[in-house]
Amino acid sequence: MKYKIYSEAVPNMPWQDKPSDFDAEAPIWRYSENPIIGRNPVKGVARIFNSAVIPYEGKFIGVFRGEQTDGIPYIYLGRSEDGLKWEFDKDPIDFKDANGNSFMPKYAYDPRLVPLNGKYYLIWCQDFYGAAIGIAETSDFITFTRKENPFLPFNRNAVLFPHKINGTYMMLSRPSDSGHTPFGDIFLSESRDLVYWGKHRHVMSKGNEWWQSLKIGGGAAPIETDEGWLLFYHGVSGTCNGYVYSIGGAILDKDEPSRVKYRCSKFLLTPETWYEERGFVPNVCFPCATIHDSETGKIAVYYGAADSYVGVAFTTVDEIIDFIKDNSVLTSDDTEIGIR
Ligand code: BMA
Repeated sequence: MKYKIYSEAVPNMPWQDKPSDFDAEAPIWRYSENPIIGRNPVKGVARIFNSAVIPYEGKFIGVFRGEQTDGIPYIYLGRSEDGLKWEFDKDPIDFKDANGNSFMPKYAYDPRLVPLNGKYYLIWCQDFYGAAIGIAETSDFITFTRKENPFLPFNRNAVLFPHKINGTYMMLSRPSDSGHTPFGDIFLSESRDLVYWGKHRHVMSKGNEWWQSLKIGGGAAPIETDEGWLLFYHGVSGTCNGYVYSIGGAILDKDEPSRVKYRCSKFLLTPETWYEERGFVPNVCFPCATIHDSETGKIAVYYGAADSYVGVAFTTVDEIIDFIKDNSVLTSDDTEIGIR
């Protein structure tokens, strides 16, 4: 391997080799059995999409956005032997407050899941008198304890880094409005205790390229590599027929992740297949997680498709970093430390 991933080995990670007739420009290929989760996956849940998974005890576990048949999204726990076939709990996760009392958000969507300090953190979007970020921790995937909401409304797409950097926890987020937000850049915030967040920095702006010209938002938890933090994010274009969500790639500085080192001017994945182009919200590829193996450099990207399904796409650390570097275009907003 040319580049190194700093994380655990996942020898049983989901994988499929690049098809011999693969001809897209970006080196990332869809799983041939996509979508991996179809309609009505759980009684009372019409669709599962925009969801996050991790390796867990030799298998896989995940937090899934379940769009209930009453129209309210909640987070459902799912388990899998192979990372591709999933079984879900029949009820949403029952969040508690610090005293063990039930503390359910009014709604919860687009969860991310990050192992950190021997615990697991769920971060999602919820109502806090408007769209804002919720966060909870668990040690065992049985009890889920919510922590103080990290940011004021309005905010979405929060992504926690998997370890402290220079002694502080770091979280990406995307300040927004409470609707379908026709703007948005990625910011970075620091915390010493996962309760008080501050020292905010701008990371990267929406791009000049059409596919990310309206807004961008963090996607999967950043992967630590020897080139920096590899970030799969979403970029949105506003067309005459609505928004189009593509997957983009960037590499953030290892010690100062508000500085972007490389940012791919080309999308990595854009809606092209039926399950990405057609669904509840057409033309959406929305990445929320990766599974990656430090031994082989294999990466599986999990993404929501058309707000209706979950898809998986594969790449390798060598191919994707080289592609991002070879096609990198940076603006001064990207490279500066991000304070004004
Ligand atoms: C965003 C979020 C995502 C969704 C996307 C496309 O604003 O609500 O959950 O996938 O819109 O509808």
